[in-house]
Amino acid sequence: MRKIKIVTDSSSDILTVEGIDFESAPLKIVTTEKIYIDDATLDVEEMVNDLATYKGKSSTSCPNPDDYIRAFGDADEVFCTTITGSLSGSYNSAVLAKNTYEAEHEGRRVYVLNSLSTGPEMALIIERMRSLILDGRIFEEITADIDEYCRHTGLLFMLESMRNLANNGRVSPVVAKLAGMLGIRVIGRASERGELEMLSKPRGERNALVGVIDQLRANGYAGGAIRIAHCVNEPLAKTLSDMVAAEFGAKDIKVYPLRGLCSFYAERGGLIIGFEKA
Ligand code: X90
Repeated sequence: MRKIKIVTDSSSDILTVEGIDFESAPLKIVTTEKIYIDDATLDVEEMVNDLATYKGKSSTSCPNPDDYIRAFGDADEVFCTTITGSLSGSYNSAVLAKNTYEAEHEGRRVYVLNSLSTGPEMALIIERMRSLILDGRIFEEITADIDEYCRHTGLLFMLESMRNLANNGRVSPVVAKLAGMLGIRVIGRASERGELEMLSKPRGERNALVGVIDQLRANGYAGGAIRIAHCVNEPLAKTLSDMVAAEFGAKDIKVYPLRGLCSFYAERGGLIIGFEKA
């Protein structure tokens, strides 16, 4: 029997994959006081609370190639997806790890997908990998399917602050300036190049939720699978979930908390939404 494994980084917010050997390489959130390792033991709410009152510098760091090699373990076939390579070195690390792993173990194969996205869009990709593996599909079928599938998924976000994104140079200077304004809410998406793209600045929570529904439609959502992840704001995520069900007749909706890396950048109250396009 060939040993198969799904590997990702912790920006996917996924801790386990039912029925599949799975590993998530943690990113780290670093302040002058503490290093938060984004693994299953991290208390995300505590971290978000700490950060809300923390005034100093903070940053993040991605897994290195050795972390990925450890995560690959002794699998014959690895299906791996990472956070967008345009904003993080995680994809690069995974590719370097793949090259070493394949060179050192003849016959073993690693597929690495740059998700050009994060969180809930990666979650959909991982769910798809899982079902293809459980269907008994061969390596080439799975990679071809995933290459195609990820062209028909998207990511939207609704944030109440972009302070950490701006402070860490993850948004353009123009956007960072906008983020400097207090109390601004933004709706945006993962662009085709895997960067943050601003779409609107709604006023008030209700307008923001309606804005997300409008953007889902404008970005090709028509009632398929959708994943809504929140940073310590389950009520808001559930309200959006109800609106998506009513508006699109969606049946396959999941609501869950973001883990550490996405929580650091999305900040309290932020929502990130991964969806299938029609
Ligand atoms: O390598 C590292 O240190 C990680 C850097 C990650 C930077 C961006 C994370 C964004 C997370 C914000 C909303 C969704 C944006 C999607 C853009 C493709 C969450």
